[in-house]
Amino acid sequence: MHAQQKPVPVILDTDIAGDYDDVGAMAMLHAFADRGEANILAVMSCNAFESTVPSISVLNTYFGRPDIPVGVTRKAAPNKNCPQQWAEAIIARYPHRLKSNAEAEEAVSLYRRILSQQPDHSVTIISIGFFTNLADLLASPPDRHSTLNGKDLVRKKVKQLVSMAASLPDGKTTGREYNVYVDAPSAQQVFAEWDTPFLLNPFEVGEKIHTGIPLIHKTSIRNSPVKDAYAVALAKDKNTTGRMSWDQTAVLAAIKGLQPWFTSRKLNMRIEADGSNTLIPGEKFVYMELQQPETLRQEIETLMHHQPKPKN
Ligand SMILES: [Ca+2]
Repeated sequence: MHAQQKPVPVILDTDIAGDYDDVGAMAMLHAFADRGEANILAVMSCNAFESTVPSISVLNTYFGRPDIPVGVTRKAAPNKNCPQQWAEAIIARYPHRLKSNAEAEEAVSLYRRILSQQPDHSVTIISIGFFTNLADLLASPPDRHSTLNGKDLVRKKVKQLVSMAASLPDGKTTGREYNVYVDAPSAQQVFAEWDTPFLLNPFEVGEKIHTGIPLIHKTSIRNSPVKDAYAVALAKDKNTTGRMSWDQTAVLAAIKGLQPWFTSRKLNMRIEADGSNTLIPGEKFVYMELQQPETLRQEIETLMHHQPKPKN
């Protein structure tokens, strides 16, 4: 494989175990890391389900990176269990270094440590969950890792935030999307105060890209927690067409850029108290739009089939 670019230094912020497109997104990120196109600095969970950190650890271990730092919010989970129980299935079957959320670091402290050690304006943050950790990071005071407050640390170290969030269905000027409304106060703060380039991958992009069916029928892939998670969850959902790919489209855009799969436009948004998003004047955000759904679906499916590099 020939890397055509320097690896993108990435922190992934996920609500994994709530849904399973996050599993596909993590598989893609490890595929990019194996191709020399991404450097995974840390994985954060904005979700406090007891299965989140062990699930992250299963995937990092499977892909040969068991020691990637993992952070988790210490706030209470909105509910407790993985709806399709794929997380419990892969935790029971596959090795993982972190056995519980308590064994992971507190997310904001880990963000501050990692960011403070990186070159200025270098880190891409990919947010594929809600904004709990990122709002807490913005609000954080100076600490032993950095003399900067959270806002200044983000402004200094982050190159771009790529976020699966928001929705403007059918050309409307308002929408309401899960990653925003689950923790609306945090989303309000991040949309208003985040001060780096900010790419929004909205609901209506990933909604149209269905993946996972070819993966679960690929007989040459065995003993894969990615395949198992999709097999368990798609069966539980009685889904025969594939899961929507909200989180994978964010990872692809963050590492490879928008072309040829997406177009974009600039816009500005306010988050309301109920978690809905409203267009307002301005050009703060780059808002992704779908350009080539079929080539995009194939690209994501191929990356989700990626298996760990053989050990030397
Ligand atoms: Ca997610």
